[in-house]
Amino acid sequence: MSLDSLHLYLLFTPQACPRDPFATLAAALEAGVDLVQWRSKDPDRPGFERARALCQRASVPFVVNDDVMLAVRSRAAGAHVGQEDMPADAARKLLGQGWLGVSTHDREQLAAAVAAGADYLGFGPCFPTATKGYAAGKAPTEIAAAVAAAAQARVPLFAIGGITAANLSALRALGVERIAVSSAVLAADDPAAAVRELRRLLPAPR
Ligand code: 3NM
Repeated sequence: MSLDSLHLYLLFTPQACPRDPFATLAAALEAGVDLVQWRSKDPDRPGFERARALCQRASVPFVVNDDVMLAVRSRAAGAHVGQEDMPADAARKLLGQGWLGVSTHDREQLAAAVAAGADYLGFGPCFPTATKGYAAGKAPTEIAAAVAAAAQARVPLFAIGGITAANLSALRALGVERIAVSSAVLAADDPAAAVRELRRLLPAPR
């Protein structure tokens, strides 16, 4: 499976779900998220296995946040590292063919992630978000520049941070084609409807 064809990335934090997390994940998968990140706040091997099995059944790739060794041991599709986690070049070596995703917040971090061999990039926060305690989003010019830099490097970029169906059109106008979301789906009254609404505003699956 190519990352190029993936547009809607769900950051799955069980603790962020006001309702049953696994029913929420199952509904989101059924409605059409096409990449899932395991992002638990606590070590939770049974929860991890359950989420992984749901993704496997839906043929949706499953990526592990932060814990690169867990990604390798569990043969996940890949691992995602932030700027405070294992350095991207070290993660790259451990992952072999597995995907490496890197969170970036400015032009320098984006270039460094590309140089380290990232398979995809996160860039944000695009909008304020309580999920990570960001009070402000990036300027539209900065988001557009990141999108252009990633396109030039031919590395898929997922915009992240405070994205909802209400503000996604503004990002699409800046060239954004891929997004990563947590609360817009996990905390929605109807997670499946939230996924369908986001999907409608993104490029059609290929
Ligand atoms: N990383 P929500 S923003 C995990 O800017 C994360 O790198 C961010 O959750 C970054 O969709 C963010 O609920 C939170 O805002 C995403």
